[in-house]
Amino acid sequence: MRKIMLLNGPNLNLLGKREPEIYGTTTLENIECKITQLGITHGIEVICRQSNHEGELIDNLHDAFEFDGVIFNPGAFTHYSYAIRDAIAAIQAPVIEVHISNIHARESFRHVSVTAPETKGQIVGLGIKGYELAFYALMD
Ligand code: CA2
Repeated sequence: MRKIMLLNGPNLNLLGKREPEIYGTTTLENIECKITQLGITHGIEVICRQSNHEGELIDNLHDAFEFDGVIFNPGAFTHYSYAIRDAIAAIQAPVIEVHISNIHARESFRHVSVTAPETKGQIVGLGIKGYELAFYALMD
């Protein structure tokens, strides 16, 4: 069976609980459930992880050698973590970067992703639908 990792970074555990005007009302648990269900439908095992810590996210990316792909929202680390960028570059599994909000329509510090150049692709601003689209992209 194929296996993918759904990995979420800092503060995404607060989804649906704070700032609904930016991030909506869906919780991280809802997203994890949705992608796990898609996995069941399509015969793909989905392992869900979230961390607020840079090093833990890097450890999770290192585990990705066991996976066929990673759906990754690095949160604010997107904009400045060269360590996470290097971890993405070091693994074989394709990584799809997802952002719920349109980072290009927000503060200027969010316009840059230092991680995206090492990913297979990036989905931005489509809300939580972005996670589903990333799933289908990896499936293909
Ligand atoms: O749009 C995205 O998915 C982001 O990765 C979300 C990050 C942000 O730093 C990036 O620039 C864009 C922040 C996630 C914070 O999530 C919260 C959810 C609810 C309440 C507070 C924060």
